[in-house]
Amino acid sequence: MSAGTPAELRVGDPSARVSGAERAAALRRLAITTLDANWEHDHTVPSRTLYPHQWSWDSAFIAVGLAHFRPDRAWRELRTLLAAQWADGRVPHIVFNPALRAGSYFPGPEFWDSTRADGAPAAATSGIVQPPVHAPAAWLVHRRAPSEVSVRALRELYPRLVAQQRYLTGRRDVGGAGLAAVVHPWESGLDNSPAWDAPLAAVPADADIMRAYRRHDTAHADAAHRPTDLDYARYVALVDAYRAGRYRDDGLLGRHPFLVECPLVNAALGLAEHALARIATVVGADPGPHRERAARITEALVDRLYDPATGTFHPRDVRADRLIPARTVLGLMPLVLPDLPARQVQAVLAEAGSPRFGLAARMDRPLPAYDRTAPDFEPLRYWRGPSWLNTSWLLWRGLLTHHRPDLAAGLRESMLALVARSGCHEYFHPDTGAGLGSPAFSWTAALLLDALAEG
Ligand code: 9WN
Repeated sequence: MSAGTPAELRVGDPSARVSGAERAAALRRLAITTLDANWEHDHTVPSRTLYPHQWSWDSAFIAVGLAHFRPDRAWRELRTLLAAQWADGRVPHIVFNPALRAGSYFPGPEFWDSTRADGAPAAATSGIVQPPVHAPAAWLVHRRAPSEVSVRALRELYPRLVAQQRYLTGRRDVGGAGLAAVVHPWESGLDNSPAWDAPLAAVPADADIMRAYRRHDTAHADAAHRPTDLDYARYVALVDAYRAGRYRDDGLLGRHPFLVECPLVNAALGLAEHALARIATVVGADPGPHRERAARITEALVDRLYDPATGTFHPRDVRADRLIPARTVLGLMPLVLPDLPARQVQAVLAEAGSPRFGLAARMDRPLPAYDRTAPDFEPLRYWRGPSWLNTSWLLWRGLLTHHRPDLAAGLRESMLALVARSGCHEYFHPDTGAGLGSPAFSWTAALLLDALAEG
């Protein structure tokens, strides 16, 4: 049994016989216990061991879960994160907790050296971003329990969420077509996805440079599940390059070795404009410009990242100006967009339902992060095969948006079954459902709560 799971859930014990209602109640208790244990004065850590600071997109998912039992904390979570926003509108992917000892995470604050960059906040942060799922999260938190408090929170967060969009569609529109480019695989949130292999291979790096650093992840997780030293050397080289330009974005095309338009980041960008249009109506702002921007982003996403030959979405390597052929779960993420054209909706459903991803009204295995039929599918290494609750949850929300309750129910059940079997793990074996990575992972708990509530 996993640590912290209520005895009556009998997680991992196939002989356990519990009713659906008992299982739901036990799962809810487990999720709340996990989130309570990871609460840290004004934010939630993704994991006490592996990720002890505040992470950007984790906080958005976490807020969605907190809304189900502690809406006050949900707003606090988002406020704390957005208080660390840079003057240019970027929301950093990590906000460091100054109370933690040096070396509690690599790369830490001294490596990012953010406070020397123009427009950085007083708090030490990283200099890169993550998918902008915060406006959709804020909307869901409000919708869960609208109140004077939630309207006040939306009013306060709205200008910051708008600035986040302006940053991504402005300074980060390196390709010039209205989409945001990421400068590092960490910005996609799916750090180690095979989607990044080709553009990353072009980043000069030597695995030996990792001798100069102490990796924190491999001290807390099985090295065979984590990126290799060569991957890390490239991650470090990319931060070095971006930091050397003080995290400025002008002229990136001429000088930065990794520039990619990611389907997940840009689907989140479009969804955020839809959410901002709704938020605008609550806070007395004009929703019109948000609707127009949302339409432009969806159009650009289809134009630039959809491949009619494969019938799915792919990241675009902006430097090489070509689509990256790997079929990953990133390709399914545009389904979150309510205005995705019918043709692409059908294509994504076909891709998701193919043996590559196995979406069905009754799923026999969880949704993997990568094409199961690919020769380099790795069931244990993170983002290269295992199943994650956040990408499943995004797809589940997309299925509800596009009126596929049958498939949404199948996916929801597979998410619940994973946690019932293994606890709130960071990710799961895509065949057996065994828990992998951190055992008490916040977004797993948070998104589970959300899925439970909609059953
Ligand atoms: C780097 C915190 C983060 C998630 C990412 C996930 C992992 C960090 C790491 O953990 O990334 O940001 O050290 O590997 O890939 O999606 O936000 O949970």
